[in-house]
Amino acid sequence: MDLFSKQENILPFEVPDKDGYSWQWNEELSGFDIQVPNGELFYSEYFFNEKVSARSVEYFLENDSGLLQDANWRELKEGRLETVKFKNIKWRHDKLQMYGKEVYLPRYSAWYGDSDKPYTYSGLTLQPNDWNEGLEYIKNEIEKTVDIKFNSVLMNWYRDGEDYINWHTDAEKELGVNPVIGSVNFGATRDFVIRRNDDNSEKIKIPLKNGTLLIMKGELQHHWEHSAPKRKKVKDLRFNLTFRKIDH
Ligand SMILES: O=C(O)CCC(=O)C(=O)O
Repeated sequence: MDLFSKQENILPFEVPDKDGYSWQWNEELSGFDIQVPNGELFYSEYFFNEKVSARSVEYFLENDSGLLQDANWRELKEGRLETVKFKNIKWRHDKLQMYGKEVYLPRYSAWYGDSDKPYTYSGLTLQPNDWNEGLEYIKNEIEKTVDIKFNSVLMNWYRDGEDYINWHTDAEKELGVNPVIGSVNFGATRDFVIRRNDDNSEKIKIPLKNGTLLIMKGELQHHWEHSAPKRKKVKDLRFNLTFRKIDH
C-alpha cells in the first residue's frame, strides 16, 4: 500500500477508542464500515463527485425567478416561499404547534416517494410527491451500497448555518424494526452528530460534505439520537436527503 492510499483509508473523524467501536475501509464501496455499540454506519466521504453534487444543488433550486445558490434565501420572509415557482422540487415551509403557538420549522422540506406510502411525523400525515428523474438517479446510486430498495425520501434544505434539525430518531413504526436510512448531503459541509439515548455525553461528530453518503443501520435508531445543530459560521446552503423504506 503506498502512502496515498494509506492516508485515504483513515477515518476523517473521531470515534471513541473504547470497546464496541471499530471501523474498516470497505474497498468495494469506497467508504468506511463503522461499528458503534448497538448500531452500524457506512460513511463514503465523496460518494457523489463534484459534478453530480453541483448539478443536484442546481436541480433542487431551479425556479422561474432565476434565484440560485448564491441568492440570499434568508431574506425571503417567512411564508413567502410559495412566491417562488420551483421546477423540480415542491419545497414547503412547514409550521408546528409549540406551546400553543404556530412556529415555522428552522429549514425547508419536501417529501417524495411511492404514492401508496404516506408518512406521519410530529402529528402531520404527509402525502408524498411523485418521484422525478433527479431523485430517482440519486436513489438508484445509493441503493448500490445497501440490500434494500428505498420507497421514500425526506428532503431538508438548510438556508445557512442558522437552520438546523433538533435531536430525534428515525424510529417511526412504519420504518420497520431496524430501519436502514440513506442520508446524502449536497452543498455546505455540516456536522451531523449522534449521541446515545442512555448517555448523552457519548457523541460522535460526523462531517457531511458536498456529496457525502452516510448509511445508518442495525439497531442505531433505537439506541442513538441524531441532529444537525446550528453552525452560525456557515453562510452557504445545504441539502440533506434521507432515503427510507416505509412498510405499512
Ligand atoms: O440534515 C441532516 O443531516 C439530518 C436530517 C435528519 O435527521 C432527518 O431528516 O431525519
